[in-house]
Amino acid sequence: MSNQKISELQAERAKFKPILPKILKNGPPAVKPKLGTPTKSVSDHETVQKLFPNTYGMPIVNFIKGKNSEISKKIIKVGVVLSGGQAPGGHNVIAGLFDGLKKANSKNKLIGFLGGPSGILENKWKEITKNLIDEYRNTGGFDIIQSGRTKIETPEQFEQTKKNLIDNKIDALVVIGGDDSNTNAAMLTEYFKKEKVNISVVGVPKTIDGDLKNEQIEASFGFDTATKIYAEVVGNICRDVNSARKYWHFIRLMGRSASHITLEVGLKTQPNIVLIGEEVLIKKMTLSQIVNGIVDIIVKRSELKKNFGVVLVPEGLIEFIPEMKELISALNDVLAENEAALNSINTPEEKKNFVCEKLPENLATLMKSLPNIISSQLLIDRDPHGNVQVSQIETEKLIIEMVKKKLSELKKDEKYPGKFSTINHFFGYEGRCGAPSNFDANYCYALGYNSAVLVLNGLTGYLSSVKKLIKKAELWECGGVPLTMMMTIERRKGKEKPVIKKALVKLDGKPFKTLLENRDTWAVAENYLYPGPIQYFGPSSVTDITTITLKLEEK
Ligand code: FBP
Repeated sequence: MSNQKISELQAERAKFKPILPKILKNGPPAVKPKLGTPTKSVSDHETVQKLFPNTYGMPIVNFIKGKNSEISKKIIKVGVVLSGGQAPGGHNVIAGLFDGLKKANSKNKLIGFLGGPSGILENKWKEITKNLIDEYRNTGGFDIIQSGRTKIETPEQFEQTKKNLIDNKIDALVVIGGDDSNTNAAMLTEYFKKEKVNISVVGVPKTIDGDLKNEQIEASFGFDTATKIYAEVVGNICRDVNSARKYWHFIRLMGRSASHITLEVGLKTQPNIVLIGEEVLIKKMTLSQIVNGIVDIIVKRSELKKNFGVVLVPEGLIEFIPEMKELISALNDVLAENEAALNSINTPEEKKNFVCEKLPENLATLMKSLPNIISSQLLIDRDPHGNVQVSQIETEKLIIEMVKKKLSELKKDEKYPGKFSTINHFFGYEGRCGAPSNFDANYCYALGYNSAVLVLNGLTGYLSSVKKLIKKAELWECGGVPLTMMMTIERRKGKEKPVIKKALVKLDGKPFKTLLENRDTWAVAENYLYPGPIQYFGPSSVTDITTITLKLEEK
């Protein structure tokens, strides 16, 4: 990066000084943890407790002003790793961690493992120095040390991790990741405790998906910036649609499982149709019921001579449709059990036939009824954590095809007077490395600094937690939440596994209720809102706004 020119905006943005919460302002030595009562996992208490005998039940930690803690003066060496999908603000987490460690003792060291958890296994790292981190402050991306999705799961991998961390004289490892990466962090903590290895593990809640949240974690970082970027483009498309008045745009938005991104972007832009996966799940809606709902609105608008509109489709929708959910879960098992056989098959058709033979009859019929492009996308390898790679399944195209078919039937029966021209989009990767908004720049810096405090106090198995996020950054509250407190048991790669519970959109929550109250109006009118691009300079009313989701949830 040092030989590269930087943009004018980057040069100005580099001067931004993140605001630290008051409790951290004088540096890590000025805080000590206040310990609370024992905690429980979100569900499957006994099973989770058995799997985490050494770390289960630790209390929540809230920082209060206190005397300088002993440990903060010791020279320590910390490793940091970026894990999973990129999210705006990752560099500021590392900057906060670096500054917190250096403030405690200028001799403290920070190294970054390269390319995600595989960097730990392969012992690839670089030192984070002041010069290096200064180049990346307030920038998007994870390119300072890159990221990856390797899951540390086999006994050999745990052993290798231990060896490499001990060889590097690491006192603590900070894992910046989403639910799966922090599940990994929880497993590592437990392993180190069992092995009596004195290395702390601390997590930082990252994911644009916004689904790593609970009562203690109000938001994962990156959600604010990513949704602002998508909302800008969706708003522009709404304006284009309202100007040309000839296309229906179907826009799929990232978010592997939960529909938080789609809901937030929907609230920010007020398009005609906003699909929410969690609603589909609760109402047990079939694919054709979803399609019929969209068709009703298209017909209604065409009767008003409005053959245009905007539909938001959450990336994870496909997994929420009960029949598809059942199919995907059966496919996960078939793929896990027949890996070698499937690898030796070359054509997508043969693969489909092979898989259909292994599926129960009803699911095989469903699989065969899907367009080839979708069925082969459903067979793409699962990620290392066993998740279907929904970013590669073009659900919006499947919906468009089904809507087209239904509309042509209606046309034949003279029940649809309109014209249906479509354009499809997928926005995901465009938002993951954007320059962090003021909110994310501050939040990430605080999360990183806070993780330094947890480490300096010798705490392990905690997720860095910064709360009261709708208040000004100075007033944010800091602490740590035990990773085991967020765990549940789920079926992955054909086996029951402990995982951090994903927070889905709550149908009785304010954000969804707000959509519900407005969507019938938005369906037929053009109540589009145009949020415009993220503002880094200017009046605080535009530079410092957080998400509608956060505001509504904290009301
Ligand atoms: P994380 O959960 O790791 O933060 O990643 C989220 C995400 O951006 C999803 O929204 C998306 O489905 C997925 O990553 C895409 O993964 P990949 O980068 O491996 O294509």
